[in-house]
Amino acid sequence: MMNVANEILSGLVNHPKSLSNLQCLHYDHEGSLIFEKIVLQDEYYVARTERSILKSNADEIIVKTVDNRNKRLRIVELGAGTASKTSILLAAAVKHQGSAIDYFPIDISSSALTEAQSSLTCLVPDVCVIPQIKNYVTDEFILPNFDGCTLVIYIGSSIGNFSREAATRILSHVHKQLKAGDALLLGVDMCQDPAVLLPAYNDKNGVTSAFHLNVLLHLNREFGYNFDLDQFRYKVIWNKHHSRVEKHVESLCSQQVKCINQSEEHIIYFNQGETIHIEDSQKFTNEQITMLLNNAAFQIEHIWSDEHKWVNIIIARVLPK
Ligand code: AVI
Repeated sequence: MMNVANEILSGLVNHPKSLSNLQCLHYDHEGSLIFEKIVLQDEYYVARTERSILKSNADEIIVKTVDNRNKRLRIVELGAGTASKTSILLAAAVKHQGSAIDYFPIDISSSALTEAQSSLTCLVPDVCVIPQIKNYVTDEFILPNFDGCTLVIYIGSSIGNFSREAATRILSHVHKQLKAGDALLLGVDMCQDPAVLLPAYNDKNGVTSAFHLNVLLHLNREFGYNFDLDQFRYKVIWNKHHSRVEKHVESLCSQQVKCINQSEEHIIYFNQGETIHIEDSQKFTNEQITMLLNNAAFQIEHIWSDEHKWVNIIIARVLPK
């Protein structure tokens, strides 16, 4: 298996250049801080819409998850970040259960998990937070035995940042660690007008641009590259055929970028206008999302949406194995 440094190098020497399968490059400390600002931008409807669906339906989501099975509930969250939206569901779960609830947030960022833990202690004191610092894409999470219903939360449409194969792998991975009757709560951004989509990924304050250019800074800081940010710009494209927003950084001139990795030097050549494909945000149809979940052996039970049908929150159940 290639290590990350080699994957980066091979993504940059390939044509077309692409790092879009390396999501982890976005979420170093600086990237995580910038992302917290993205979700506050007026144009980024995804987080705002999802939060309002959760607020309006939290009680029903919890009731439907437990499904009158009269069972105790525990909650796991993939890519939990600071868990700001999840507190809504945790409060509903504590109320429904009438007692404390275990919450296992999983995230690659230890600082985000520390913040999640301290804010939840104030917001929902009856939650016992058991964090795991892990890359949920590559690592299995470990849960103690539990004679109740486990709900895995995967919201924010993060599934849209992965290729279909990687998304299926992530969901199958989750399925493997659950038992029949457990559930997945998936938040997905649906296919819609590019006039709404494109500004969401190109806000007027330049925060999304900074988020993607930070990937180059991350490569400079951690992987021995010498990208000059004045010579690159952020570019966003709606790829109708693949139903995804593509994020690129474009070279403003013909140039060379050096990488010194374990005392070996590599040169990356850029033509003027050449881009690095840096991230995808897949937008789904109902059929695509049904197929994705079915391929990972989940069955959709209920869907909540907003008035525009921009974002769907889905409960999918693990069928008897
Ligand atoms: C985390 N993920 C769902 C975000 C998205 O909408 O694709 C990441 C993001 N990239 C730029 N803006 C937001």
